[in-house]
Amino acid sequence: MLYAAWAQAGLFPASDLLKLRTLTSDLEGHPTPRLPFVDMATGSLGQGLPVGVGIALNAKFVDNLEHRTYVLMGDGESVEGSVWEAAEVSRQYGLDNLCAIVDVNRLGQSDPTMLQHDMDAYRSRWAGFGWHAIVVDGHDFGALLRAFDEAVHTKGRPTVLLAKTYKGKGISFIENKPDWHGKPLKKGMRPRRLSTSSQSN
Ligand SMILES: Cc1ncc(C[n+]2csc(CCOP(=O)(O)OP(=O)(O)O)c2C)c(N)n1
Repeated sequence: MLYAAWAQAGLFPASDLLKLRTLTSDLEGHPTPRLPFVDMATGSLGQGLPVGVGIALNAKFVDNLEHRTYVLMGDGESVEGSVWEAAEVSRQYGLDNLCAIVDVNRLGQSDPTMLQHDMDAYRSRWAGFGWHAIVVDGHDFGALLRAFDEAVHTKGRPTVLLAKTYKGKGISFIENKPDWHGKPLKKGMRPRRLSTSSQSN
């Protein structure tokens, strides 16, 4: 999805997308600074939030920049200890210019996550670390936009959007199923689209 968005933004030809994860392609499974528009490699889970904290600290206390920093994480990823060290530092420095999003899709690489869709547990953990925690339906764009707006207006502490989602949403034989992590569809597979409201709450 990220590579497709970059292609759409004109950073490389869309035809390169078909070479994803092949030996001679720069489009590796995890984006790296081998691509000139990628500053940090965050494919090792748990690196994104610490990097985002550095960017937000610099903006707030060093270079006095107005921009906001957004960090998208997986729910499996959010188990990494580095995430919680970064969460604690964010609270300590009142990083209200930092907004994290956790894609709580219940599944990791090959197994369900420990908390699965226990959104109350996610909320209390992040709130316990001093963050403004908002639980939101991650498939509802209107709700997401309202939550991002709430984050902008939350002062003195960072905000996290805990987005409840279904992995592979909308594709009949993939939605909410393990075993599809990072796997391409085989030629000739014809996914049937599920109705959009099938599992969205
Ligand atoms: C430190 C580290 N350990 C293991 C992996 C291998 N790995 C890649 S993705 C993944 C599961 C990630 O699950 P989640 O964060 O929930 O992401 P999503 O379900 O959205 O793919 C794992 C274990 C990794 N990239 N980095």
